[in-house]
Amino acid sequence: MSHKKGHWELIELTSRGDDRGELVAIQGSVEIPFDIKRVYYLTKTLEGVVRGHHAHKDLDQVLISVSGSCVIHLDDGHSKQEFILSRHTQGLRISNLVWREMHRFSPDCVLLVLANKRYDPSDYIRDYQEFKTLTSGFHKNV
Ligand code: T46
Repeated sequence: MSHKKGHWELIELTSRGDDRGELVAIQGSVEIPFDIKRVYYLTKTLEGVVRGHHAHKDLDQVLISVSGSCVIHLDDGHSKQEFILSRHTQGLRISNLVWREMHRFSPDCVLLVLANKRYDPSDYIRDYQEFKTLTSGFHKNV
C-alpha cells in the first residue's frame, strides 16, 4: 500500500455577520479543499480526557471549534505541533498519516469535524510504533 506523507494547515473562514449575529458557511471544494462526505462533532468531553491517539491512512479532515476551545497535538512522525482551536472561523486541516491527540477541551467545546470520506474503522492506525514505521521514509512536514 502506498501512503502520502502527512500534512496540516490552518484555514481561515469568513464570518458573514450582520447586526443579527454571525453566519459561517462552509462549502466543499470552496472554503475547504475537498468535497464533504461526513460531518461529526465532539461535545461534552470530560475534563482531563485525551481523545484521538491515532492516525488515518487516507483521510482528509477539517476541525473547527465552533464553541469553546481545545488543544490539538499533531505529529507527522518527524515534527510535532500543537494548535489551540478557540475561534469558530478557524479550521485545522489534517490529511493522512498525521498522529493526533485532542485534549484540554473546555466544558462548552463543540469540535466540528468535516471529512472527505465515510467512516471506515480499517482506515485507523492506532499503534504508534506502526505509525512511526510507516512514516519513517518520509521527510519533515513542510
Ligand atoms: C479523528 C478525531 C478528530 C462512528 O461511528 N462514526 C464516525 O464517523 C466516527 C468518527 C466515530 N464513530 C464511533 C466510533 C467510536 O465508537 O464513535 C466512537 C468514538 O470514536 P473515536 O474513538 O474514534 O473518537 P476520537 O475522538 O478518538 O476521534 C475522532 C475520529 O474518530 C477521528 O477520525 O480524527 O475525532
